[in-house]
Amino acid sequence: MQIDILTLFPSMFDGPLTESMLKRAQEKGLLTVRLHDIRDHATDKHRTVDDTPYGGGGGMVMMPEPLVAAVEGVRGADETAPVILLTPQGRVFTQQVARELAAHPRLILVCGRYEGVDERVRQAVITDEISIGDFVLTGGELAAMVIVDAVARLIPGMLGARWGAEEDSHAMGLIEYPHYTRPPVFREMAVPDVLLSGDHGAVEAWRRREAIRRTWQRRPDMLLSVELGGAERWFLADLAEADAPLRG
Ligand code: 4GY
Repeated sequence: MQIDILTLFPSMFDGPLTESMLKRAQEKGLLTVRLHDIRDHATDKHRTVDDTPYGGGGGMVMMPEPLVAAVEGVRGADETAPVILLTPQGRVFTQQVARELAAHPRLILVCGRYEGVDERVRQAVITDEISIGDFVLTGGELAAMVIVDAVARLIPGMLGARWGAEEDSHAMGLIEYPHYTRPPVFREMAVPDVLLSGDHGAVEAWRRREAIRRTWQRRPDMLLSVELGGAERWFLADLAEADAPLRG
C-alpha cells in the first residue's frame, strides 16, 4: 500500500514513521509513505500558501492554487486513489473506516492548517473527508498519522499470525478483554485461574464474556450492533439484571 501525504510540515511525520510497526512495514515493502511539502507548489518568491479570508474575520485560509497543484502533481494520471482531507467536518474515523481504507492500494491524505482550506479545493480534488473525533487540532498532520497507523496494521502480513484483523476486538464490535502476564500474583492481585488452566476453550469463553462485560460497563452503545450467541445473551441479561433497580 502506498500513502501520499500532503503537508506544510513533513518533518512532523519523522517520529511515528521511523519506529516499531510502521518502520517494519516500510522495511518489509508492505507500506510506502511519501511526504510532499505543499509549499513546494507555491509560485511566488516568498512561497506563500495562505491568504486572508474574503468577508473578513481573523486568521488565514489555505490558498487553492498550491494545494490543488500539489494534489494533481502527486496523483499523476491515477485518478482512482481517494484524496482525503483530514478535518473535524469529515465522517468520523472508526475501525470500519480503517478497514475500508486498507482495501485501497493507494491513499492521498491532505493536511490542512490555519483556519481551513479554500472551499474550491474540496470541489476540485477532495473525494472524501475524515475526522478522527469531535475536537479541533492545529492541523491535519496528527490526524493523518492516526489514519496511517490504524490502516497500516490491517495490511495483510503486518501483525503476528495470532492477530488477524477479524479477531480484533473492535472488529468484533466489542472492547478488549483484560490482559495478564507474569507474575501470577502482583501486590496480592491474582491472575484469574482460568487463564492458567491450559483449557483453551474455557479461556476463549472467559475472554469473550469479559469483553461483553466491559462493553456493557463502558460502551453500551456498541452492544446494539454486535452479534451474540445464546449463552452470551443470557450473560448480558444477567449483567443488566444486576444493575437494574429492585422490582416487585
Ligand atoms: N479532528 N480530525 C482534525 C482536525 C485540524 C484547520 C483543517 C480532526 O481530523 N482532522 O482537527 N484538523 C484542522 C485545522 C484546517 C484541519
